[in-house]
Amino acid sequence: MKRLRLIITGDRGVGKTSLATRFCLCGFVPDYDNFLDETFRKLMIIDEECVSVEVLDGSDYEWGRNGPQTVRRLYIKEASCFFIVYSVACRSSFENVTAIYQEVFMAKDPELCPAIIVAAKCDLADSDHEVSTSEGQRLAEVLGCEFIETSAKEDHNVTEAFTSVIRLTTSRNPHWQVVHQSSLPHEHRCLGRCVVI
Ligand SMILES: Nc1nc2c(ncn2[C@@H]2O[C@H](COP(=O)(O)OP(=O)(O)O)[C@@H](O)[C@H]2O)c(=O)[nH]1
Ligand SMILES: [Mg+2]
Repeated sequence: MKRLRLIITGDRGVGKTSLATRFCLCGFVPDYDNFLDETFRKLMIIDEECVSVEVLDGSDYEWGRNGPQTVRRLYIKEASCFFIVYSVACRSSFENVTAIYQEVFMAKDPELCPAIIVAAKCDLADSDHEVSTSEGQRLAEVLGCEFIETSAKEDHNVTEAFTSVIRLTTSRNPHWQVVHQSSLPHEHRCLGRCVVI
């Protein structure tokens, strides 16, 4: 079985946890208490193959920004693929996408470990949008990533986003045998407790 680990990055409040819970738990929890890191697992059948996906939803790592980077680096090292999420209703989260991309791909080869740009909360009224679809598409083109607009609330394009990044990952690693055994401490991976590194 193919196993891979997807890390969901993006600013706080953009909808990372909601994407993970929509995909892995098949629901939308408007006020999910995501103070801690969560790791979700889901088995999928993609192109007649069984894939085990570990979805890591880091609580509040200030991706792409200054601040303690030790845990972020560890997560990046362990990842098979990434979502870089921004909210269509939050310009600053869009403006941080490039910095997140640079942080991630300082340590990773995008050919082997792809990222896709995920525009979240596209159900919101046009009057709430601070980022247009074409701006998202253009940025994704510049970064050489795929782009998808989603709504975890309305279950729009969520499975498609996950399926897409998983397909990209497995297709770029044709001899996939990974069992990326995590070097993250068990407590950290599963329970989100503090870890002294
Ligand atoms: N309208 C709308 N709100 C959303 C959507 N996804 C998340 N939210 C809301 O945005 C807020 C932050 O979501 P959350 O998933 O916790 O963001 P995170 O901090 O990136 O994990 C919460 O109040 C969610 O209910 C969405 O697709 N549409
Ligand atoms: Mg969260």
